[in-house]
Amino acid sequence: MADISIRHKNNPLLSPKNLIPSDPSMIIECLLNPGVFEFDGRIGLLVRVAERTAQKEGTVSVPIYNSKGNVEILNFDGADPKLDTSDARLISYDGTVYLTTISHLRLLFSDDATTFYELDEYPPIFGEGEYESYGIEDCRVVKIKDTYYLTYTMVSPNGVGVGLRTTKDWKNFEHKGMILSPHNKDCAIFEERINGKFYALHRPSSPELGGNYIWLGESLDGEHWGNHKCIAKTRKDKFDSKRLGAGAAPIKTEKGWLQIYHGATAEHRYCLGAILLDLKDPSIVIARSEEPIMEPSADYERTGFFGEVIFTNGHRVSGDQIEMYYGAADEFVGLATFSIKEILKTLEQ
Ligand code: MAN
Repeated sequence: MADISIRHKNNPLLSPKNLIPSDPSMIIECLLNPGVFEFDGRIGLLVRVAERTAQKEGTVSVPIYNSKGNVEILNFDGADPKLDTSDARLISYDGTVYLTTISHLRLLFSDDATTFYELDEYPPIFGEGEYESYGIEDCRVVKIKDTYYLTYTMVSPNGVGVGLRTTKDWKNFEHKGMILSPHNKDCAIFEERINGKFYALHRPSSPELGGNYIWLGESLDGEHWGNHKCIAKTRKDKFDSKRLGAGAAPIKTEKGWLQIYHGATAEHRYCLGAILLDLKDPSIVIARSEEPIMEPSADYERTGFFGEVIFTNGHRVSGDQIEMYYGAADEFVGLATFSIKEILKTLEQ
């Protein structure tokens, strides 16, 4: 097996029962896909909390935010032939798709990297407005100078796009709106500028011609993006045969920018791989994993809300070590460590 990660012995570190729902009428189904940062001497996780409403016998209920930002419940007759509930993540009714859960982001802090607590002065972050009416998901956090950039998935009936909010203190946020229009997600901004420009990896989808590929964009101000280039595509019969998307910000190494990304098959099995990008021109791909560097194998990765999934969008780096937090089976949060040298070694082969 090619898996070179070391899973923490206390995994999963977080599961839905660890937090209190945002409202008594809601149930937390999943805690997943945290962004990671350091603030005020603590480790911070911006974890995605996916909630649904209690289900009544014979009825399928899904939550949405209405135009005032309050949760509204839509009820469907479970026996209606127009209803399709075959995917745990969504339902389709008469051709219209709804998510079974609605996600917000919760700030958790830690002093030891493995036990987490909430602080009253840092409230949850919710979707707002018509482009976030189905919630916000999978936030990457990057600190550039004294500002944290939060790039996350905005979900609404208008489509799935990338939103940006910035903050310096985690209490006041500037809303920059949708920076990459639908269909786009998995946006990770590089932690430093290259030749004076910001760079970001992102994942537009072009279903008829093209696919779910990783692209690189550049920007002068970190808000307006252009000169997009496709840098990594799906590969037939490999772990990333159906779709791939960036994880957290690329890590600067002597050999190049190291990016840990997720790759999935048509059967929705999500593994992690690595890509090495040129330090001076990150549109040049130096190497890419032939085999996953981590794949679902633990029980909490293989079974859960949506099994066979490992998905990451947050890590901390210290020396040679990457402490990577990840969503397991779309329900739990785990911690795994990697040696940068070892990942680079797999890319030389
Ligand atoms: C998508 C993402 C993630 C999720 C995976 C697996 O790629 O939106 O939120 O973890 O699917 O279900």
